[in-house]
Amino acid sequence: MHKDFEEDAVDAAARVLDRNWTGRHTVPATGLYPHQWSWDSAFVAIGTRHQEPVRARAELLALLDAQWADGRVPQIVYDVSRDDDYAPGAAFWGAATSGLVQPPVHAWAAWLVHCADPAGSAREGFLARVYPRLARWHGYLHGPRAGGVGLPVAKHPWETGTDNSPLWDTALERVPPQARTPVRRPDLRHAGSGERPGSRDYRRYYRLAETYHDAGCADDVPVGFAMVCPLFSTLLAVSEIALARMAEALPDGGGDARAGAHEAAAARVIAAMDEHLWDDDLGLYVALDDTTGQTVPRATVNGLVPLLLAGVSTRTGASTTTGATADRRAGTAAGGRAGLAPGRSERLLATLAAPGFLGGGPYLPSTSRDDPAFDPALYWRGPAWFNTSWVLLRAVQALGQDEPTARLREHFAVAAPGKFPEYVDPDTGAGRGTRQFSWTAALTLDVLLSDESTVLPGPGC
Ligand code: 2M8
Repeated sequence: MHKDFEEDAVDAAARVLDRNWTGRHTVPATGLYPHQWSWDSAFVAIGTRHQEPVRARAELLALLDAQWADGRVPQIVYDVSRDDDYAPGAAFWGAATSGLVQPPVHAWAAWLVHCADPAGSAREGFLARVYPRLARWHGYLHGPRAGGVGLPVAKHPWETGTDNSPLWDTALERVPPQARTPVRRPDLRHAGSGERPGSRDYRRYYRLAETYHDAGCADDVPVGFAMVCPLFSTLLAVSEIALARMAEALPDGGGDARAGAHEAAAARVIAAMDEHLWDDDLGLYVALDDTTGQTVPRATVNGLVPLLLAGVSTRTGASTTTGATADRRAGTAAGGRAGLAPGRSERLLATLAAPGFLGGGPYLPSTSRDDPAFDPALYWRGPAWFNTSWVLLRAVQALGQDEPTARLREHFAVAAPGKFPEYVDPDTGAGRGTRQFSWTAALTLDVLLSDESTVLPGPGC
C-alpha cells in the first residue's frame, strides 16, 4: 500500500472510531448497531490501542462491567435510550444486556492492548482488573457451556458471530419458524435485504432467543440449537494462551501455576478440535452439531481460523515455520498435548490458497466459493469480512507466509475508499452492509500501524 494512501486511511479510520465512540464504548455502527457488542469491542480495542490506549482499555472494561454473575460476557450491552433502533432490544430480554454471548476474543485483545502501552496499563492496574473477569468468562465457557466433546457450544447463531453461515443451516431448520414476539427489522433501514438474513431466519432467531430467555438463560435446559464452531473454539484457545501471559505478568506470585493451567486448557481445546472437527476431504475444520453428534461438512472461513493455532507460540517455544515441527511447537507443554496434528497447518494453507478461497478471487470469502450456498452479497454466506481476514493475516504473518500475507493485506486497501464497509463482495471488493463500521476501521488501523509478526506478544510484550 502506498504511504500517502496509508496516512489518509489512518486518519479516516480514526475519524470513524471517534464518531462511533459514545464516551464509554464504541458502537459497531451508529445506525444499524447502536449498542455495545461483545466481540466488536474486542476488535475495536485492538485498533484503538495504537493511538488511544486509554480508550482501548476503557472499551474492554466497560464490556466486562456488564459481565453476569455466572461469568458470561453478554453479546450486547444495551443503550436503553436507543431501544427502538435495534431488535431484539433490552425490552425483549427484560434486562440491560442480551443473555447470549459471542466468540471469546477478549483475552487476546486485552493482552494486545496491554502490550501496546505496558506503562499506562500498569498505572491503571489494567491486567489485575481484567484478568479475574476474563478467567471467569472462560470458566463459564469451559463449564456450563461445554458440549459433549468438551468444546463450547453456541446456543444461537448470533453467538457464533457468523450468524447465517451455512454451518448452522441444518440445525436451524429444526427450529420452528414461529415466535411469540413480533419480529421487527430496523436493520433493513441500514442494509439491503439481499445482504441480511431473511424473515424466515429471523423468526427462527427470535424463537430460539425466546426459548433461552424463557428458561432463564439456564444452560442445563436444551433450546434446540447447540453448535460447536471451529472459529469460536480457536479464539478460546488463543485467549487461554493470552490469559497464561497475563498470569505470568501479574506480580502476585501465583503466576506460573496459573499460566500452566491456562496453557493446559488451551491444549485440551486444541486436542478436542483436532479429534472432532477436522474434515480431511475439505482440508479444514468444520462445525459439530452437539445435539446429533454429527459434523457439518461445509467449507467456511470459520474452518480456516485454526491456522492461528499453528502460528501462536507458547512457553515451550516459538513457532515460525510450517509443517509438523510448527504444529508440534504451537502446542502447549502443560497439557502434554501438541497443537494442530502434524500436517494440518500445511493442509490449511493449501485450502486457503485453493479456488474456494483466495485462489478464486481477490478477497477471502466467508463461505467457500465452492459451497452451494455461496452468495457474494449475503452477510456471512460469501462476502469478505475484515475481522476474519485480520485473524488469518495474523496467522500467516506469524508463520512467515509471504504470499497469503500480501493477499490478505490487500483486503484492507479497499476499506477506506469504500467508507469502511461492514463487508465486501469477495470478487469485486464493492462495499456491502452498513458503512463507517467500527471493526473495519479498527482492524485497518491495526494492519497499518502494527509492526508485530506474532499472534500474541511474549510474556515481556
Ligand atoms: C452481526 O450480528 C448482529 C446480531 O448480533 C445482527 O446481525 O444484528 C454479526 O455480524 C456479528 O458478528 C456482529 O458482532 C454484530 C455487530 O457488528 O452484527
